[in-house]
Amino acid sequence: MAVLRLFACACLLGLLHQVRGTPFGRDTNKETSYEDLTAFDVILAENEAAGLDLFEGDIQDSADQIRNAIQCTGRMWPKGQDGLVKIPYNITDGFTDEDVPALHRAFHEYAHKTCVDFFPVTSEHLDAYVSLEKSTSGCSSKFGNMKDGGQSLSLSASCIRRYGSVVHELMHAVGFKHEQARPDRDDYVTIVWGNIRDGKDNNFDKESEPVISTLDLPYDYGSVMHYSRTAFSTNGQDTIVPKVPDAQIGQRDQMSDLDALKINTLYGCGRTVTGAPTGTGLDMSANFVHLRADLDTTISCAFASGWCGYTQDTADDFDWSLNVLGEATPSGNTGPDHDHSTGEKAHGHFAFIEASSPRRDGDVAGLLSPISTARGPHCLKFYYHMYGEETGSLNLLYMDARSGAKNQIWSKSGEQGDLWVEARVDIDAQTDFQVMFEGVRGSGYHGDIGIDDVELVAGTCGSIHHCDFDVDFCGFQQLASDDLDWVRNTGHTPSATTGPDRDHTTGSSGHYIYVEASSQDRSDLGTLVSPEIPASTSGYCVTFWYHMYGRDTGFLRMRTVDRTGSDRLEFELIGEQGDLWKRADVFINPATDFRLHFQDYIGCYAYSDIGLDDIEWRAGRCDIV
Ligand SMILES: *[C@@H]1O[C@H](CO)[C@@H](O)[C@H](O)[C@H]1NC(C)=O
Ligand SMILES: [Ca+2]
Ligand SMILES: [Ca+2]
Ligand SMILES: [Zn+2]
Repeated sequence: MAVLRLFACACLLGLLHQVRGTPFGRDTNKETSYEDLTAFDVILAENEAAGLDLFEGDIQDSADQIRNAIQCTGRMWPKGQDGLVKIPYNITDGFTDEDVPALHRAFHEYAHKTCVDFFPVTSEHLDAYVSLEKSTSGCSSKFGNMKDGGQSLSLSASCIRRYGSVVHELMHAVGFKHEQARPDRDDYVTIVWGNIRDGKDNNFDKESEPVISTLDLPYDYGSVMHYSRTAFSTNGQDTIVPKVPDAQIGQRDQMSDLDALKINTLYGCGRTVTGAPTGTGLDMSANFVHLRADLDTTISCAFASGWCGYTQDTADDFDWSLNVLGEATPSGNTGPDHDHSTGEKAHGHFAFIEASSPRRDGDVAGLLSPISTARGPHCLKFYYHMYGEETGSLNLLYMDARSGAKNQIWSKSGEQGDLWVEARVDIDAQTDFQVMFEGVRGSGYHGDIGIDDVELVAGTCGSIHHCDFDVDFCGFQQLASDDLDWVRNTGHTPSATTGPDRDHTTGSSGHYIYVEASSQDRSDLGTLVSPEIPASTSGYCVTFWYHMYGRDTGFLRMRTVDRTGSDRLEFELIGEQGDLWKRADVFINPATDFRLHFQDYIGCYAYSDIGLDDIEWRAGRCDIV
């Protein structure tokens, strides 16, 4: 913290140096002319004249909708291929020929100083854009990306004339609140509560989360986002007094250098995240994200985009099929109705045998894997789905690739319920081999059998630690020092537009875990701690499935905390990832015995349920074969 303060002071001196001799700031006498007003002065005067009662004067959300500024990561704008943050805008009718150049000047300022790229909305971006509207009185903006079509940003003539006000409102839309709401502001300014008008105290609330809302950057008196000294004053006296004597607060001309740095830091451009325990970790550049789109390599196959080199046996009676994307198997009351990998019909495929006519009792379909050159102990895992009262059998055969000799190493017969079930089979190959899935049709058409997520990994099946959360927490515990808990849930979360529909393991009646975000608890972080895991010289591969759906989705982090207290951020993912389950594989290598910490940081709103399921760890790298 001392280091941070020093940095703050150094920066501040630089800033004051810059400021001296420029016209912004406040006169020593209280006679303020329009020319002296800061961006926020003009905005507030406008909004009060218009009788608008907005959150902190000019934000179009109610206080209970906004919990914190920058950390509402679900409200960030997406980055394009070019690494720029893309914010589409529309300049609606009503702006004059003088107004429009001021708007363009502001867009240029953002383009020049930051990685934010404001560009005219096209038909592809109608789901989220800023609708600039000319108002007769009043200036305000939504906070961050509402993902709600054209979100209004309203500007009056006075605000446009005070150019800094345009920059200010745009910065709300980018994702920032006011500078003096920072959690550390009491170190830099004194709020004079007695001078604040009745009922306006809550405009001086500060934020609670220490790390993210400051982005570890110095306090900025010169921010275009700072309130002016007399904001919401009842008597013309100061409501905010800087602790640095004579510091100018508020701004009217442009975004400050620190404003630009804040934007670039929030969006992870121009500053890299270190992964230090305090991680300001809002870098979107995926430093910590190790995602595997699918398992498609040799024997491992999620059937994400086809057969992964699997072929139909030619000596059998019929063929395996892939489901049509977006559809279940053709017959009712039998077979899987969704992909196991993603939990959704609309994403990914599974393989199945169709038991309907012309199939007859005992017909066999063989599905042959590519040839594997893996040697020694391996675990072959897969999920099968055997639902229907006339279900036959599923057999797994091991085949020596050279001699063609086959032997059955696993088998299941009869109905197992309308759910996906995991199977694990040890394989200890000394020669090249293939495996064959053999589906045997039962006594009638209610006998479709599905398979999905075939995976071959090094080591015996017994060396894989897996928690599916279907029965309990498998020894995972809540971290006592935070306030939110992970809970086990089956089916949908209570909020309809966020969270998973069902668990990942079974796709049915099993359980997954999530942090309930709709509670009144204002604490933001829920941490789940694994049992202690012994250090391994070969490190560990940790695999888990996450579901991050909901417009305000916050972040999911995985850290390792070892015996020495060393705390390392190993994985981080921010914001909505789609309404499906996705897989992460993360290689970790702590020096001493350690625990995994899974953290859900809730976004700003209720719509941010993050689901987690099928956490697995095994010694070795994350290779699949
Ligand atoms: C953009 O603004 C124009 C002018 O007001 C309006 O006609 C048009 O419908 C707007 N486009 C969108 C996508 O909002
Ligand atoms: Ca699949
Ligand atoms: Ca589960
Ligand atoms: Zn504002």
